[in-house]
Amino acid sequence: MPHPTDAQIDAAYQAAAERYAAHGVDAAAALRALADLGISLHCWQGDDVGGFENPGGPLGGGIAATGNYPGKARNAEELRSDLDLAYRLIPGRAHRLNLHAIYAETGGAKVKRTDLLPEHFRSWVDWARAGGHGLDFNPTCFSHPLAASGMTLAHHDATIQQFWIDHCIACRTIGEYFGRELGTPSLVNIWIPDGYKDTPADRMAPRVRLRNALDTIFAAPVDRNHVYDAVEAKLFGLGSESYVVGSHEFYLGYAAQRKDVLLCLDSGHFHPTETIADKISSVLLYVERLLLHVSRGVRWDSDHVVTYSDDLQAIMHELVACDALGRTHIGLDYFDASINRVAAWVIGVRNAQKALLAALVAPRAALLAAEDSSDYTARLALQEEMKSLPLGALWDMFCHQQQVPVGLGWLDDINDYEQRVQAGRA
Ligand code: RNT
Ligand code: ZN
Repeated sequence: MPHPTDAQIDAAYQAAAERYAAHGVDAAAALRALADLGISLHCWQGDDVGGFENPGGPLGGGIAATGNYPGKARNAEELRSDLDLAYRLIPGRAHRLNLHAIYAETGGAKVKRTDLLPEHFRSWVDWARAGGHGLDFNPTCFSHPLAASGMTLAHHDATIQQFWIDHCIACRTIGEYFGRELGTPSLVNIWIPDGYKDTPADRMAPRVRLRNALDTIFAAPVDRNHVYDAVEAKLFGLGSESYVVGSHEFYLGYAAQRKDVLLCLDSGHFHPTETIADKISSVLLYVERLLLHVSRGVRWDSDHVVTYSDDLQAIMHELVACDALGRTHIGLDYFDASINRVAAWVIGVRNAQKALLAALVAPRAALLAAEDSSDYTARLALQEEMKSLPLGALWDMFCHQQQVPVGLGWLDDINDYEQRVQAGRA
């Protein structure tokens, strides 16, 4: 790829910054703010949500990674190596890693999910500390024989339900360990697949069981200075088309009635024309913190690589407009097995950051002035004008400042890595 010279990057940036300044926007301040915003990369993009517990085993829980692009990570070393490359190609040094319980390293021993311990994640912590990454965490309530019926925390069999309760409690202890060791709270997010393919006879009883299970999980003692608990809703999954126990209303109500539980909004978990952007200002009136799973729904799939879409821009715009960045944790959640998996991370994170930058350089004062004087003509004109201001020049300068490839330069690194490293993985 031909690279722009430093002088070209600088000249384009100066001209762009002047255009933004004419709208009362300080571009340099926006770049500084962006540098502090960390995004949590989801480890599961690296191996199609496989994990190390049962290599090659089927993916359960009504989610699916399609595609068979070669070179997927087969073990923790390979996954960490792939992640290291992704972080090198993404601007900013505040980025985190989001782990799932099935990424435990047990040294070949079969460890029940209820028996997982901090020591099974020691290598991840050492790696995270060396790279300056915070760690987030998720119980894995799928891809397991006891989840095969499609029910976990809402199971009517008390023994099976207890298994998943104990797994979630074990995971909170691991999250506490992450938070304490790394000096940054670990977000422990509970998502369960529970639901029915067809019309239930009783929609209430599973929800009562889920509420009770969550109450038990969150009553287990952990130091909340190190752990933030979150719960994630979904609209439907493969095999749970007619009913999902943990719906949006269920978890919104659950999180709203207790101060210590965050709501996770996954942008792929709603009706196709519904956006989470409009939910942010409402939810933040009733819950203290928000977790976002930034994703992209396409027809039946809720997990396509994040692109620079209108929806993504609207979400980031709302976070800035609501002054919510300090109360919102941004994670990504998608899995694409049809393209280079490291590139999938890089593309998604860079898009999320670019959308954040666009939001940070929106002319807030002018937009609010137009709105407050009921001048909706000027508001719309300004919103449209912003779409063609030279954001790309600011973005290039950000990448340059953060010493990562400018433009498409990162793709050369991916191609090189693919040939040198990933091609050798059978
Ligand atoms: C599934 C949820 C959940 C998962 C991960 C792997 O629909 O979005 O967040 O994607 O836990
Ligand atoms: Zn999600």
